[in-house]
Amino acid sequence: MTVPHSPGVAYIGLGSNLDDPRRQVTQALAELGGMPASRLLASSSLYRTPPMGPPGQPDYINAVAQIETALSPHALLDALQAIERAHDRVRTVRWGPRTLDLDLLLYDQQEIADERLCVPHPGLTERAFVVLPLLEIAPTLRVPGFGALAERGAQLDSHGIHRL
Ligand code: A4P
Ligand code: MG
Repeated sequence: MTVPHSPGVAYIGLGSNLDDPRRQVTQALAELGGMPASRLLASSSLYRTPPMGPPGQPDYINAVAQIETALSPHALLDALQAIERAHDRVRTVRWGPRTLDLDLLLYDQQEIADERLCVPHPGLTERAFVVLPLLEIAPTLRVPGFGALAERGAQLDSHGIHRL
């Protein structure tokens, strides 16, 4: 159920490394704009990135989207998981290959930590495959508990990451 909520701006991280990842991510970007009470404001380029996690898995395609949404953070997570399920044809293991992973990176300047949802997304500022596309669409972004993201892009190891 959708609970009325004043609109907020959220950032979604998209990742895929199975079953035609470019198509998975491109399709998911369109689907984000089709969520209830939501619209796509901006999306980054697609990035080809080396896998973090178990070795031997294919490279990922990553991207980040900026949306405006009247969904609450938890209702937004429900909507993201519904999109993931619609793409999901393979059982996944933690940090293992997946057809589509949608992470709620940021929701306004909110800080949330409960059993279902942790925002900002843990590890966000440590992952070049998130930080680089984020900075592409939001160069002045601030992350609660961290501060300005701008300088982070140059500090992280971006070896092997290609903007497509
Ligand atoms: N959850 C809590 N907070 C959030 C949030 N902010 N956004 C909970 C989304 N979900 C959140 O997620 C597990 C649970 O996290 C959910 O049920 C939700 O209630 P999941 O997507 O089912 O599990 P996962 O993705 O396998 O685990 P995890 O720890 O979320 O993995 P990550 O951090 O998403 O990393 N390498 C490259 N190059 N690019 C990638 O995109 N992604 C991963 C997955 C590994 N290596 C990668 C990439
Ligand atoms: Mg995840």
